[in-house]
Amino acid sequence: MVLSKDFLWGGAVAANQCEGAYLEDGKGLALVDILPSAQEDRWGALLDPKKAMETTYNFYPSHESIDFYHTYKEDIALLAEMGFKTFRMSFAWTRIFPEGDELEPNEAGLAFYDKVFDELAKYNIEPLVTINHFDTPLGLVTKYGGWRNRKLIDFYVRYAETLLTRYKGKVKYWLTFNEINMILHIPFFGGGLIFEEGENTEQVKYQAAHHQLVASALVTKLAHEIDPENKVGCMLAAGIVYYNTPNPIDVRAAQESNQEQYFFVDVQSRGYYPSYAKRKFEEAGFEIEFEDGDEEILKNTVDFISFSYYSSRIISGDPEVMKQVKGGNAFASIANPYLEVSEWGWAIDPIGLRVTMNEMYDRYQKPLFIVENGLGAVDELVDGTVQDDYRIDYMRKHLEQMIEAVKDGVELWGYTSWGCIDLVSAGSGEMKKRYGFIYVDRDNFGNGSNKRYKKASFDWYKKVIASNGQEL
Ligand code: P53
Repeated sequence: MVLSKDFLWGGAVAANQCEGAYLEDGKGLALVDILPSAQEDRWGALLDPKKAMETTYNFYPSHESIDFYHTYKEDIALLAEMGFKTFRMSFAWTRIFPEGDELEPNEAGLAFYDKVFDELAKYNIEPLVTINHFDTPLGLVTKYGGWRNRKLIDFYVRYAETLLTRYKGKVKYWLTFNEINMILHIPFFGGGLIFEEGENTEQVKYQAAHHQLVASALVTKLAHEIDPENKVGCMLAAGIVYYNTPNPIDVRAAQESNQEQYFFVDVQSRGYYPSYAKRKFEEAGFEIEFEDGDEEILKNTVDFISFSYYSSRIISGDPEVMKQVKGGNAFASIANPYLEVSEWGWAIDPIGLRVTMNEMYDRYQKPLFIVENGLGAVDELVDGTVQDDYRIDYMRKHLEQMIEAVKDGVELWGYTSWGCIDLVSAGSGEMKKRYGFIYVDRDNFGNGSNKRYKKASFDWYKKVIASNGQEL
């Protein structure tokens, strides 16, 4: 058997995309709660959050989502039926600290996650938790300017310490920030950043990233102190960047683009800033402000490296060629003529997963964990099920390549597919972009019965898990 018998098979969700109950039991508003759905230009709102703050929209997908807050028992039972070994979920920061800057946590919020962990424990499902998944409290954005402000470190550490203490013994696998590199691409999502006219956005983004890196290292240290059994991981939106042609200017552009992503893991895994980053900041004419002690703090490195993988990308060193690149996605890319794309234009590249895994393992020599992968597609519910062969095909090909990487020698702890139960899309705010093995009857406008239905992929994944990846 290629995969170890303890391999952690499962699926992943995020609080703001599935829980709903956005003001229940004392929860405060998170930055995602002011973002509209696709129909009302979510993407525009993400890129221009000032406008989003001032606009009243008709519909906010995170407010009700799929109501996991109330359906968690039924949903976890379905995941258990598939044989899940692990469930990746995130805490809604604003359930615990509604504004973000309170001194005491909200007990009702903490109690909810106790109930979820107890439910998971019934089925021997190991929780894998993300402390912050795109849902910084809105209070911290409006009062402090989000992660550009160093004070956020203290608020985050207080929040994380509350979780680490409360769930000691119940949770062992922790991720500090979801897709930490997303702060460069969607700064509002990643860091609650809103820019002022004329300011150096690169500088603000990297300074905010520094605050997150320091916060992540502090929490890594704390997690190990509170319970030496804890395993802490970083989380990267990964996906190798290919060069467009063998022209060395393209090769160099791809290298730089890959370094831009790896920068975060370089710090979190090695414990210091890489030299290429120092040069980059210097040439861009700014410095990252370090406080005394930051260098020491950063030496608290992670135990494993987790990442999402949906796609590879292509870049060119020729500005003329780059002009053809279409936007509308966090990761713009030149089209790859060898690959098919999803209905949302994301290139489907299973071999790219093997390449990415080898690259990352070579670079860090630490265990990897694939915590997101999957196909967002339009599903049609017919006779109480969805014949989602396209999803099975996508996943089978990716799992084959994942296993090849393990054969190459990559140490891999687990695989959690994204959106194992249908939920609201982060980027587009749609329900229509579905990833799950379980169909949820709810549409882009929040209409529908909210009932759950098993798709064809449900039985398929159950077999995959039961055979530990031998039957794909
Ligand atoms: P959606 C962009 C590019 C890569 C990953 O994305 C991304 C994003 C943000 O859209 O986010 C991760 O829902 C993220 C999840 C998200 C998932 O990818 O836009 O961690 O929250 O749902 C898929 O299709």
